[in-house]
Amino acid sequence: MNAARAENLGPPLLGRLPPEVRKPAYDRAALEPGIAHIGVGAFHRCHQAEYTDDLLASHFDRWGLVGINIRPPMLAETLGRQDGLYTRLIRQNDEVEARVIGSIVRVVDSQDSAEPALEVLAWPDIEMVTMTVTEKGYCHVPSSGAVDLDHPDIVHDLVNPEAPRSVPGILVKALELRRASHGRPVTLLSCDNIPANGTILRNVVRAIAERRGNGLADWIAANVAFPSAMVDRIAPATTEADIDTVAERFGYRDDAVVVGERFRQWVIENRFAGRVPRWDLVGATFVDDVTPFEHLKMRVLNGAQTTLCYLGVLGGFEHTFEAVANPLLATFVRRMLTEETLPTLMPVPGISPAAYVEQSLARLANTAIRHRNHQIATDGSQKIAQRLLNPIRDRLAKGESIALLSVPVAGWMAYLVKASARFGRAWQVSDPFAERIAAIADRVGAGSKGLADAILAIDAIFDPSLAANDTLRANVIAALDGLLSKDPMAFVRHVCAE
Ligand code: CS2
Repeated sequence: MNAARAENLGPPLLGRLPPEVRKPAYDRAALEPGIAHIGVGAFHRCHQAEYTDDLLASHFDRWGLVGINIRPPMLAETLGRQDGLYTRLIRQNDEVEARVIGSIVRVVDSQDSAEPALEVLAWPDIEMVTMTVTEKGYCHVPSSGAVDLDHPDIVHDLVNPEAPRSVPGILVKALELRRASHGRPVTLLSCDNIPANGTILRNVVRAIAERRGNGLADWIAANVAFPSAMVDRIAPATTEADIDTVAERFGYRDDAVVVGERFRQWVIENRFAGRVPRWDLVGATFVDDVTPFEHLKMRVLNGAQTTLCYLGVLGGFEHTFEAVANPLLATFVRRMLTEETLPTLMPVPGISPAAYVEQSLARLANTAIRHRNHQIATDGSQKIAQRLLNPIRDRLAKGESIALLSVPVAGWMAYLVKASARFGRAWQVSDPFAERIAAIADRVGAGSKGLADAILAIDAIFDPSLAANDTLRANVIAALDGLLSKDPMAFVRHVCAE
């Protein structure tokens, strides 16, 4: 079936879906908005919205989700036209499993003005606000976690608190409205891959609220919870090919389809305000401390993805599964994780770290998940601290080798440097520090030492005490030299042979 001619997914089609497509097993008309989610991308639709759908199917409890986008894309034309319904495909090598998710009851586009988002966030019945706004959405300084007061959106929001643009600015305004109109408590639950994400969120919100000087910060301290959470499922950006797959296999058109792997995990700090959807009844885990889970996931799974994406692009591989199928890259990543990353982890209840490494590499080898290396490489400046630099710091503190972990750090540098005019704009990149690093590449003379030193001097990315470490500098310079040479894979082979 041609996707362009097929009938669109929506409530009228639910009764006529092929039997192998699982449908919402509850009365959608009886749902009531109780959760708001900011950032309705592929990951949210593959993760939190699915857990909520599971909860509705097994315990109901009326939790409807309101999906809000404050950045592109618009939701009205895709999810909105389908009444919030969409297909979640699980793809695991040759297996395909389809399910229509029904937990999103309403979508709100708030890209042009914060007003529609603020209205929803201030509703008294919304007592859970989840968000996937990407690492840079928190407007914090990656190396310190503090709010970035020079961030253009934060500068704007401090002067225009009634018309905020940043995520923290919008949340603070929404909390101000809640305090003034009904005072109901609320949980703000970050679902992004930043370390101690609840603490970072609380800090940026508090920093802005304190500047209001009207007692708002105290009200927030008493009525708002900011649990940290670890979230996991690989769910790349949807492509036209995914839309065609639904049409060909199941006979309908779905403009909001998402594709993910079978594995999923959600570990949430047990610290809430107001009512809480019991996601722990459907596979999520509520714990006192998320830190060990978060380190494991970000350093192993995400660390492997980040390593494979930079070395993969440099080596000419388009997707993660192709990079990890290369024996040399697989050997390098396995050795890096086993020899250098694992010893930095805390014990994680119920999980064997060595088995977790193998499971992660197997997940990345899933040939049906076409995760582009350039997608993972996006915003690397916001990702390398939690994935690479924190384990490096832990090892340096104990005098341990960082020869392997330094390679992807240099890989990230090489990736950005090669996008500069000086290196012939090898590819297009997307990173808040891309221009600054391209300018360094254009300015600094030939030689990896000058380049590495100038990039290590960006203190928003590299904590100055780490950047000044001689071992780190020597390792990164050597690796950058090797990765910028004609044959980056020969350098990886050389490292593996040592
Ligand atoms: C990826 C993540 O793009 C990226 O940064 O590393 O989106 C990753 O796929 C998820 O964290 C998996 O849970």
